[in-house]
Amino acid sequence: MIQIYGSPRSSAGRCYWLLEELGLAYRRQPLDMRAKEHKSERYLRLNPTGKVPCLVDGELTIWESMAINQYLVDEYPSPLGGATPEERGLIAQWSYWSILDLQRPLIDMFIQLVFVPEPKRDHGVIERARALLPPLLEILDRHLASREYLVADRFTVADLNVASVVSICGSVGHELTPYRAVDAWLARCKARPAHERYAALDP
Ligand SMILES: N[C@@H](CCC(=O)N[C@@H](CS)C(=O)NCC(=O)O)C(=O)O
Repeated sequence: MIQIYGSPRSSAGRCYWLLEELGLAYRRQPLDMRAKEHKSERYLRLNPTGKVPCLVDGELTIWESMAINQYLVDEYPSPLGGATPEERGLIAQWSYWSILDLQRPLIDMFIQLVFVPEPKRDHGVIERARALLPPLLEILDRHLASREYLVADRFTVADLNVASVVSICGSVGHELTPYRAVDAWLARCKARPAHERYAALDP
């Protein structure tokens, strides 16, 4: 059975969401991050970066959340994967863009606002990161203004991956209502039963 390391409230979240979408059986492997188990020799043998998520499926051990999701849609075919090289290319395009361009400022803000206590908070980091968001969200908004989903007129792993990143806006208080197409699309993605099952998982 598939085993997954990492809390559903971490970067592993998008992998849990996809596992639920695909209806796959999986077992959560406990990892006490407060006790630094993710830096233990045992875990570093699975994932040398000492981060989560990490997924084990039979002989395969794989880390990096977007790579895990790519593996899952390749190994367990469903309408969520790309049906043609063109679709697969566009799924990769949006997924890479979201994690490389959009997630970075959001994580910088998240770390400051959630992990750094107010007196030590670096407001310069927060404001610089916040200033990067509008042009990125506008790219997404323009694309979604004329379609319901990012690629191929159906919900794919591209929507799931990008929605998992855009969702961080809610945790850092970055309002999405000015981006009407993004806001409506995110609500559509989050209304999926698999997202509801994932969101209900214990942290
Ligand atoms: N690019 C990685 C990021 C993984 C990542 O940063 N995970 C965080 C939790 S959200 C982590 O394990 N942090 C622990 C650490 O850096 O020591 C992915 O998407 O899988």
